[in-house]
Amino acid sequence: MSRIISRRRLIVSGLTLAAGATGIAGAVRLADRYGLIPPDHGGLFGIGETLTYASQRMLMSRQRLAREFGRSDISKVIPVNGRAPKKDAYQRLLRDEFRDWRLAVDGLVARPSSFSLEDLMSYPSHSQITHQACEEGWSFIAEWTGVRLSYVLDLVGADPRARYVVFFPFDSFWESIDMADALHPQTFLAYGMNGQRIPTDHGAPVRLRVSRQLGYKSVKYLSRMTVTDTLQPFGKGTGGINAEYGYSWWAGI
Ligand SMILES: Nc1nc2c(c(=O)[nH]1)N[C@H]1C(S)=C(S)[C@@H](COP(=O)(O)O)O[C@H]1N2
Ligand SMILES: [Mo]
Repeated sequence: MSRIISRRRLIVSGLTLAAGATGIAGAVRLADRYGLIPPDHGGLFGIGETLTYASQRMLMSRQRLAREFGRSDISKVIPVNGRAPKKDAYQRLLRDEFRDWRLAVDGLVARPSSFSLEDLMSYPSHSQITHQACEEGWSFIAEWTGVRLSYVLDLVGADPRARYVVFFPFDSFWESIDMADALHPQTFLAYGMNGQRIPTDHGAPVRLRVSRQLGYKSVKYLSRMTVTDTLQPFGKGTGGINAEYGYSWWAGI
């Protein structure tokens, strides 16, 4: 038996034991110690959210890949959800083709930095043809090109013990993902879509692509990201604007 499996077995049996001996509270304390409690655990569906997230994180490989497609599968019709921000700050950057745009990276990092579009495009590029599904019931397949988030986190010296990365765009949207998804090889900062620069309404100049979660985790129009150990200080502490509206923080597919 591999060490990973036996450790998982240990946690699972530990959780079951704790639930039996000390009730849910004991199990919850143990789960939190292993980073298995999602930030929206306090909501209406709290216990369900915790069980879904915890079992996913324990039983599935953290590197499990989202399915990739061929060029002939690329969708002809590509819907938009959340049009480009009207805000002056964004519109001004758009007019100049994002020459002065920067992505700020701060929080639990050794070297807080900011990256221009040119910087990001100069790093090793990653392309993938994947499916993006909206919680509203529609989806599409597109080819995305960008730089892996893990590469940028490495450049800034993100603290390997940090738990989350939070993403802030130019509109009022915001979201976060855990370190397992942030370091996943299919999680990246995309600047290209179907062989061209990302069309404005699809998130120009740079959007996040979290290929193993629903569309709302893939934050468009990025402006800043921050590495953190706790989501408590952000909004209502549930890890994203969507969780504030009752959607699941962890939206794995
Ligand atoms: N900044 C920002 N990012 C966002 C949104 C938004 O409104 N603003 N909408 C989200 C939702 S709900 C979905 S389904 C996808 C849609 O991506 P698309 O417009 O490229 O299809 O973007 C996500 N990222
Ligand atoms: Mo969505």
